[in-house]
Amino acid sequence: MFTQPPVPLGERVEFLSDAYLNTVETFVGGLQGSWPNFSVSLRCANPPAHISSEVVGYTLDFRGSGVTLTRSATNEANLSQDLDYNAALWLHSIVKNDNEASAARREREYRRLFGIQSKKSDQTDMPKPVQQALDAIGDHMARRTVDNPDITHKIASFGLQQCADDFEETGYTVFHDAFSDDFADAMREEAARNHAGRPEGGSFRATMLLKRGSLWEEALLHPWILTAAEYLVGRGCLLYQTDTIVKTTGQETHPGLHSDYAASRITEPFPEFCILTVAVWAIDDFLSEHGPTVIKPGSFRERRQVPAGTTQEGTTRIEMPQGSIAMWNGATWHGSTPRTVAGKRTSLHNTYCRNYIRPLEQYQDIDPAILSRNPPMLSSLCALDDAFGKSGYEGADFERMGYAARSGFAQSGPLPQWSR
Ligand SMILES: O=C(O)CCC(=O)C(=O)O
Ligand SMILES: [Fe+2]
Repeated sequence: MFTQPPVPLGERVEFLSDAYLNTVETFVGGLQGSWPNFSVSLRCANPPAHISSEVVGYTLDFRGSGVTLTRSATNEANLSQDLDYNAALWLHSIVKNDNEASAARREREYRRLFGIQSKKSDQTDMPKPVQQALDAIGDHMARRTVDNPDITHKIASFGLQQCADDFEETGYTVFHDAFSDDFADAMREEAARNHAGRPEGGSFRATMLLKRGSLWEEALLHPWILTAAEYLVGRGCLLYQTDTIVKTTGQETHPGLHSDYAASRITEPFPEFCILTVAVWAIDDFLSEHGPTVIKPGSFRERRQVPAGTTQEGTTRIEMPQGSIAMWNGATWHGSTPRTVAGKRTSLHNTYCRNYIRPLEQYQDIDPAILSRNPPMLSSLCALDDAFGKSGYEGADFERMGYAARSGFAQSGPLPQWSR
């Protein structure tokens, strides 16, 4: 049996669409309370064209026992925020309920990524009942809000065009300054726990991370990486594997060269387009002496497994400091080099695939609490939102077929029709 997402698929909405604002309106209409007069306003620049050609936003007025929604932003509110649409979407995708520490870290990481200063006055001036109501509205909406389906728009607004060009040209890219030292420290610590007590000669990997704690959910939902994954392997892509590698001195984890399509899995000839991609997080430095990955630029065009006996000649070392993420088209030939200095190199490897590929790891029975503390993007990555493997005796899962079609999971060009 697969886990049912906490919110019916039909209730999912796109950020700041009419359907989104209708949902907020209905929710605030049902809120019970007594509020001091206070208003909050959000204005978002640069929405995708299918949402609006103008700046979008809304204002919530708390007054006495009622809350009203106005479908435009104002500078007159007690608290007003101006944000880029995609940045605001991610900040509004954070579920806080039962998830405080993780939510706080997500917020810090997203603000850092999008260069948004945290306003001290946000917290201090807000009357407590208003804050509580806003948190409730926030969680209600975060569990319902899908990602922006306009991939071109996301690439432009996140400044990722060079990365997309790299994928076309060499098959790999490096995202610099993609996560904080604090986040790296937390992951290193937790990875060490997962790797502890391995028998001598045991694997250098710890896998199935989504079943090992909420830290790994946070990493999986990285705005740049999900955008790049969607660029390479399509909307509605799946999590194929999530694992950490801890490499010690002298250890050679990947001798020679391989493609991540692997001789055991994806049949030759490989398709012209990418079907699987890996994002490798440098939780520690990946400099020359730390045993960095080596890659053969452009080798994805061979569209086959690495022939036996191929050496690392002609490869490039992916050297990157802690906080960077390397990502490649999985058909690209790569390998690694031994660490030559004392210490350990910890890395996180998140692999995403097209939604009709069978992932190595299985998350269809994931703990419902995990879905409940995340936006719908996580449910899609766990293969819960598509119709595969869910037919009954009277046909396919038509709710999921409809959802996938509406979400554009099978489309590459025109945008899906969410909000119309
Ligand atoms: O750890 C490395 O440097 C390479 C890992 C690798 O080949 C992979 O994650 O696919
Ligand atoms: Fe690999």
